[in-house]
Amino acid sequence: MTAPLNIAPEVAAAKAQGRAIVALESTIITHGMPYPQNLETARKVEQAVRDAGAVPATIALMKGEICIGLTDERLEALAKTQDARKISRADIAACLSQGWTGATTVAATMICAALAGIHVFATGGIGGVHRGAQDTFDISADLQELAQSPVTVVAAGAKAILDLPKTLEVLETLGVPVIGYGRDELPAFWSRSSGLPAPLRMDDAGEIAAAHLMRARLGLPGGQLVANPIPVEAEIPADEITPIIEAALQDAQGISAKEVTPFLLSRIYGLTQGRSLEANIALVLNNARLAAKIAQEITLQTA
Ligand code: PSU
Repeated sequence: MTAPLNIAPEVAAAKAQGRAIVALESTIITHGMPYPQNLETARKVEQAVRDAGAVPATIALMKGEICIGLTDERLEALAKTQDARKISRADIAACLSQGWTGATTVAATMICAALAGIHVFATGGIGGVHRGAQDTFDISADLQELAQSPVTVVAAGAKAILDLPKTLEVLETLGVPVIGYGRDELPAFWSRSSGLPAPLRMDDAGEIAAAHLMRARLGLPGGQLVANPIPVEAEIPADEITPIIEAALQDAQGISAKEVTPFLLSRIYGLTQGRSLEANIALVLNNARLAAKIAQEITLQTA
């Protein structure tokens, strides 16, 4: 028996024609942004992938199936669902066997993309090591997944609510290539600067595609993290966002596990009067465009 994949017609056609496909996640829709901006953004991100010459495949779990690509009706239904579960590696099988509606995190989207033979995935920011992890042990399953599933993930770094130096350390321990795109410094989600050097730097999509394919030839498991800085005009500089993150973290006392990231994102949205959401939307679109280029390069280099 194989995985219960439900491949949307547009994605199936792209596969048959050997066209580039970019996977997109759904937790950002259900738990990362408020309605209706979540739906508008999901549609815009899909369009950005199409405009850049690839085919989008938004991934979610519905009625016991892994949907690889959502119809607009399904996208809208998901964006309005209040009780979608946030699904990662630990609960993906239970979600499918129980028939729950599940939004896929970076980790779960990577698993599904790999099952569907999709090499590249665009998101906003990955999860990582939470601040205070020395007491809570709260480390996102996204990191471990990057070490296991062969998908190149394009993100604006890890979310700045996290402990970025520790996140970088764990990625290094897990053997995950972290590639700064066009810069020597890692971005920090809403800001272009983190103060941390990028372990690797690449300046064009073709190089990133070649490194992805080389990992496969070497038989190395896992993917790559491409850290793509938010566009200059959309960034919230680090000195402006830092005190806001600190305030949100103070308010998050008592919140734990899967609730932490959605709570902090929505608190920061409130504290910035919506500016953090505008930045988040801009960086996701930017990541979608780069992911489309990398996916096309992979297609070209394997033709
Ligand atoms: N990128 C965003 N917003 C989000 C996410 C990514 O711009 O909400 C989601 C992703 O699904 C990621 C999750 O996997 O946040 C991280 O959650 P946690 O820290 O609980 O692992």
